Amino acid sequence: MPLDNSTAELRDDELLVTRTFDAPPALVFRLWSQAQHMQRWFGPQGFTCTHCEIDFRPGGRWLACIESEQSGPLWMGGEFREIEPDHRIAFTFGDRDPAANVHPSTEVVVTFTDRGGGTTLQTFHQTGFPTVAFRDGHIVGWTSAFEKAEVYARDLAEAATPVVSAFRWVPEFARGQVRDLRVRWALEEAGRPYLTHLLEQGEQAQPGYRALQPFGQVPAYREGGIELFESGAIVLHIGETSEALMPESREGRARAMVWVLAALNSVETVVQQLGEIDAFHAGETWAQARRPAVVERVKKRLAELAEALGDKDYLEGGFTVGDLMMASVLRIIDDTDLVAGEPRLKAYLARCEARPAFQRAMAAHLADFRD
Ligand SMILES: N[C@@H](CCC(=O)N[C@@H](CS)C(=O)NCC(=O)O)C(=O)O
Repeated sequence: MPLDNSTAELRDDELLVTRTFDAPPALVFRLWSQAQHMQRWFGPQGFTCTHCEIDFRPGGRWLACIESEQSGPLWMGGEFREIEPDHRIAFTFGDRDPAANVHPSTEVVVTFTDRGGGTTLQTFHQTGFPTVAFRDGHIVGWTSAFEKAEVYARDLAEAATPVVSAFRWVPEFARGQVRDLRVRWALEEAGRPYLTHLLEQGEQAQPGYRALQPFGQVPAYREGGIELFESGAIVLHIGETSEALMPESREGRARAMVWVLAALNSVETVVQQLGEIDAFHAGETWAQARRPAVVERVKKRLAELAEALGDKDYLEGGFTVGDLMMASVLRIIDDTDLVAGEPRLKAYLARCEARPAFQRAMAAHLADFRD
């Protein structure tokens, strides 16, 4: 790949590293804007990025830790100064602890230029180094990290990376509950990287988005030429390509689908009524009158579900996309004690939520909200 890290034309306190990526600018930009992607390449070869937090907005901060066997943890971070989506990011870069003196306080501008044919020229310009030695050390480090980024970006582009829609903002009480979480969870279980399309206020009503999601809701999903909506349809689609979500056997696949539909048709329809009463109508007279009957219906369904689960870890024994959807639905009423009222379901939900894929999906879901 073309690489220009010459310093001949530059001042002693600055560096410029350019690199061409076999991926479109929107994708390369996200390698910087989303922690789940940055974590995959940040740090030179031999280093692992063990922590990455990104509050991606002007004034927002980022924090990362890289580590190799020899180095121990190296923390660094800074603040985003300017952001032009898919084009340019300006931010500060330095040690988290300024006394560490590993990464002096510097200013970075990264630009992304569309070179056509799904390729991007990334220009990385960093200024403010106190010495040439520091500057030269960083050229080596960044060049090595960008080699990793390039391989990762190519893999993402080749896999027709799924794009999941999500809201950029929802009220605090809804965070952790929005239905893009189900899709992120399925993708994490399947081990598939993904991108997000974060909807700005009002974007859900625009014709472009309605063409993708007729009801203006999230999630919507694109993958190569496929466009989908409805969380159930999306997770079933993802499940088709992953044994982590659907067993190999025809019978096993059919049973997994049964539980997805049971979660959506037989449990969510009841649970959602209670969720809406509590979230949106709590003080209203009609809601107070209606709530006890709804609670009784929920209790009945939960008892039936607990009976079907029995002593198994998951509804069909091993985890499937059916459990993913059932747990997602049970979470709608996790602010009540109704699930806890069925000890087997309580343990089942905790088991599902403890899965590393769920934890990663939740972290990414929460990290994408902006106040
Ligand atoms: N049945 C749909 C429901 C989607 C849904 O209710 N999405 C909510 C967020 S969790 C939404 O977009 N609400 C905004 C709206 O309805 O305008 C699915 O499962 O995908």
